[in-house]
Amino acid sequence: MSPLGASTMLLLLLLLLFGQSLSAPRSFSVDYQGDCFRKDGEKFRYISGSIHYSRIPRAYWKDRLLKMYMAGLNAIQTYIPWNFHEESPGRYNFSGDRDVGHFLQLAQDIGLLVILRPGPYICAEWDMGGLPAWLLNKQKIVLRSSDPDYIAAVDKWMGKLLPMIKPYLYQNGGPIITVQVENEYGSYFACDYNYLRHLTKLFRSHLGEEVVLFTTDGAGLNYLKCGSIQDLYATVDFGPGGNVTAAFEAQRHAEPHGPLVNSEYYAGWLDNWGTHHSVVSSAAVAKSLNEILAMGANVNLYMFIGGTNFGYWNGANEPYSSQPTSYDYDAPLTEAGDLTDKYFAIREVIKMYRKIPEGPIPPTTPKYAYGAVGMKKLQTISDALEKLSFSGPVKSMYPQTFTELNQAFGYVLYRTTLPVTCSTPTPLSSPLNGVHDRAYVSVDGVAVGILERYKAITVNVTGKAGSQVDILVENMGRINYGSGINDFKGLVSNMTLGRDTLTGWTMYSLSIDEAVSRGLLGEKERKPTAPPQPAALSLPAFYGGSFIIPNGIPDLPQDTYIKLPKWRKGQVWINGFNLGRYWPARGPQVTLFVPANILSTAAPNNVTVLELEEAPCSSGPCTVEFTNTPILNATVTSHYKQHRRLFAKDDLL
Ligand code: 6GJ
Repeated sequence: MSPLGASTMLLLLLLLLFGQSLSAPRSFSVDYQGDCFRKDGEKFRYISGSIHYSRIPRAYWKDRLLKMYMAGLNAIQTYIPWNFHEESPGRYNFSGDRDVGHFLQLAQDIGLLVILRPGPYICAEWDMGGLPAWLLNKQKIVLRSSDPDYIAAVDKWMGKLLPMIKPYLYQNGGPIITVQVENEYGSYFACDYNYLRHLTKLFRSHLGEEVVLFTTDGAGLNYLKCGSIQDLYATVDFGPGGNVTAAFEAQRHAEPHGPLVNSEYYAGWLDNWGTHHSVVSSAAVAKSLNEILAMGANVNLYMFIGGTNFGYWNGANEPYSSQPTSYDYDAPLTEAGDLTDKYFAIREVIKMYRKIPEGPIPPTTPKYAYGAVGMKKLQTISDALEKLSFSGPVKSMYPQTFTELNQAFGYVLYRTTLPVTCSTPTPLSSPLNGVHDRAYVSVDGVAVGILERYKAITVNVTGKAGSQVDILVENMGRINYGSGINDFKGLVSNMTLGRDTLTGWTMYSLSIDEAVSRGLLGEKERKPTAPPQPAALSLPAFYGGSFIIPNGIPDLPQDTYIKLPKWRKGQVWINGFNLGRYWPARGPQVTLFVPANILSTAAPNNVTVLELEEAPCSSGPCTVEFTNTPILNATVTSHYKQHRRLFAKDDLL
């Protein structure tokens, strides 16, 4: 036999050296005959878990992904929130905690494939389901439809995003095996097939013909009817405790052949302020997971780690009820990435179906109790107006929305005067339930009450003609599911005093985050006044404090939780980082997760609190506390006046 030619030898050598990469091209596809996925020609089933990079500090992405890998997952699923990356038209941010490319590369490096869900709408208990609020600049826009203004914005966004994603597709050497189009579109009223067709062409134009595009809908024909079209592989979602066979029979109506896929197997559930913390039993999760895997189905556990709605990113459900800062979701990994019994229960089930990695699981990170930190009152919002309102006051006959004031998140101060003297309590109302979402009312610098969407539309006021009325309106998060997602914020309809409509408004957009990070809220020199009396309500005000974490102590700083005993409701920043909302007066969340990466041993750690209702400082210790134990399931209470029936007749007097 003649000796192998040099070129053959070289090819063999290269094959030996590079193996797979020089042989058949990488591929991932749907095998309709075999009712399965195929990866590089081999039958493949994914066991995946949801992790949202937008809810976890970049410093912890690798830790969480490693824990997911060690649980026996071979894939992860993540959303791309459009509003997280394009906060104003054409201004993109893919750096730091928003560096989705780095997140995808980490997943691949760890050995995890990726199921990507780039929307454009994602739901996810995320503000406006991930859609940017500036879409509402066109007031009548029909979101998630063929509305030309919406489509133009989607085309531009996907024209930016999808070319960045393409290199990460599995067939191009990356980890992404499938890409979802839209999100549970079958649950949305529009049922606009032209919109889905447009998205399919758009995704294909940027990602090519090979990638598996899919949809996800509730496991019911009524959902699947409007949820998918030709060229999009229809998958379903359902939680534990149901009839797994029936759920997949629903999928079979849309996809008679191909792999069975549950894209959202709910391993926990979401919370809303004022409801008890959701808990889903590990046994129930493990049982149905076993049934799903025994059927050879593909599954994604939603959420495997929930993480945190830092800043203002939480969404809301209807009738209006916003979600808390913690997105713990009672997931197998806690908000702080801690291992739970549920994690190990799931790992035991997976172990029955695939070999899971050997070796140590990254341990739960230690939490440090830094203790109490003294706080001092800095300034009220009203005192700090000039520092907070970078764009200055806007005057108009009737109140304008956040959108009209070009503000997406946070707070706007609405100011007017009493047109007449109110010597007896007179109803100041939002008869059309137009306070979106919560408002703190004061007259001549005295807090008089709270208005809240769907809960309290009237506050009684007294005062002289010309008295100043301040209404600080808080955006508590945009509805992320259903027809109410075009959720305008601020005073979205007129206010009345008695029977009369209030006119003549001055509005202040507040750039609080900017002011806090620039340290503008120093303590205001204050005229000596009588010692503050404990009041039922105080003016919304900033408080500041700081604490030192000694350097030289190994592995400090560590994660911690901040607790605000006897504070009521507000926002908290640490070293200028907006940690999120606190509302222990409502619950169920009482502590906020503080990731170590925002803390410092090289300088004092500055704590800034905006308390909207009443701080404990006039009647007790003015402190916040750093503890090593989370409290997410406190009893749900509401201290202030019992909520009135909405639209009670005398509200409209
Ligand atoms: C999913 O639909 C959604 O795709 N889902 C939920 N839907 C129920 C709607 C509540 C009224 S709850 C948790 C998940 C995520 O929102 C997911 O993004």
